[in-house]
Amino acid sequence: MKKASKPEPFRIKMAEPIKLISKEERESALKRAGYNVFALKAEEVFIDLLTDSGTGAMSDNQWSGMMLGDESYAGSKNFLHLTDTCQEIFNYKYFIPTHQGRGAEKVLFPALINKPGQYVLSNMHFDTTKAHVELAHARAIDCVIEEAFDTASYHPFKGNVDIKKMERFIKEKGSENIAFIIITITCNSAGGQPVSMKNIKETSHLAKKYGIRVFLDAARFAENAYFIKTREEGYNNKTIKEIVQEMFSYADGFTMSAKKDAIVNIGGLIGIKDNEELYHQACSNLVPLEGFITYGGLAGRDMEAIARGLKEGIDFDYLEYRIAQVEYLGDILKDAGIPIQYPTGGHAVFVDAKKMLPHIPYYQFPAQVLTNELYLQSGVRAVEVGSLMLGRDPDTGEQLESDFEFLRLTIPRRVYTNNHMDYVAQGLIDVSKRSETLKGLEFVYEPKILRHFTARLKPVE
Ligand code: P61
Repeated sequence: MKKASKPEPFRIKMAEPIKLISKEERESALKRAGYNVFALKAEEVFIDLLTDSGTGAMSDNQWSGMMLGDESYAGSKNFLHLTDTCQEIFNYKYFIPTHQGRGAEKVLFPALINKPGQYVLSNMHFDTTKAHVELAHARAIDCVIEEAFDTASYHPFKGNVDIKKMERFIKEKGSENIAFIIITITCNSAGGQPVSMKNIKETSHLAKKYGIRVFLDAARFAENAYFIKTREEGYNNKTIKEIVQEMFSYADGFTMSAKKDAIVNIGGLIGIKDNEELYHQACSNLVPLEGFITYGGLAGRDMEAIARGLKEGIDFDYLEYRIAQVEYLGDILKDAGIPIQYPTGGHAVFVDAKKMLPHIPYYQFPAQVLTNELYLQSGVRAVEVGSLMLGRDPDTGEQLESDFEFLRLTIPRRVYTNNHMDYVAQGLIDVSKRSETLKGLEFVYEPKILRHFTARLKPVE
């Protein structure tokens, strides 16, 4: 097994026991769950790599902050601390808290989409982002670079926007039909892959040329900044905060799930650089949906945890440990011949199920098959990021074929050790030995929107 590079820059002072239930119990749990790991009870899972969202371990500093401040409906101390912290880190004028990332999307997107049928352009939309674009009667178009689709080959910034492709699309449809551009940093759907500073800048220039606004889907902004520091020429001597400020300077605003890089269990944010009118529009949308503008669906204590978490999330030593742990797991799998999106992303190892299970077509959801088998093998819960998550064409109702069929092993922040990573890797290596015996899945129940959360499936006869 590989050796971990550096020790964790923290000590663990609280432990939560976890237990591996028996193979028979796992089999009956998965059957009861309709072959959908979202319906498993957490107690039925040994190592939970479904998501890095809201699953991180908050620090003593965050927990103690939650005891301070106040729970005032309007103008709480914690809200003011949060907005001061955001101003210091992102250098924008306006910040609005929301209950989580999708709350920010739901509030901001309708303020940016002014007629049905408009397009929203991105490197790649994540599923909730796409859903909110479609709920606002626009269409989500992905323009990530071609290199992202070749999972085996190295590219330092596989999350980059394909500028030429995006410009072609703008010219073809007319800039008045583009509602806005949103750059996902890091690009979750392409494998947690970073976007370079150069590319963010070029996208911003392109947008200015056509009078289009640019936003960042900034859930993993700090991990993106770490990759810029360590991979992009000219940034090695800059601090993470300096890099973050430059990244955000090229955008007009952002939506953020604070449940990732701000290491909190709940929370989200909208940031608006300086557009007062947009800020007021977003505030009017916020009040009926999320709550008053100084809490946006959060308790005062949650806002304090975000303020503190944002600072911890941009600490270089923490980020170095974080990214190294994900890479550690990726390297073990790659060395064992498991196909992964390479290089490993910031928050997860994305296993290429299309390559592992070539006999299972996209409409029988190969990555979901693999997710289920990994659970049966070792009690590890991963998540599918592929055709099951993608869903159907909103116009024709046809099942879309995802560019990727990923099994995502998502690593919560500061939660598991590299011994856990070794165990996870071994489980998948064992499954790979019988991959050709695995069978596809079909629907028993299929909801219309974000179906993967609650769908029920069964193995194809
Ligand atoms: C995740 F199984 N991500 O990756 P919210 N933008 C981006 C995200 O990654 C993201 C959101 C906006 C999750 C949670 C999740 O089908 C699923 O705070 C780049 O979760 O509302 C969330 O932020 C939304 C897991 C979301 C899923 C949807 O695990």
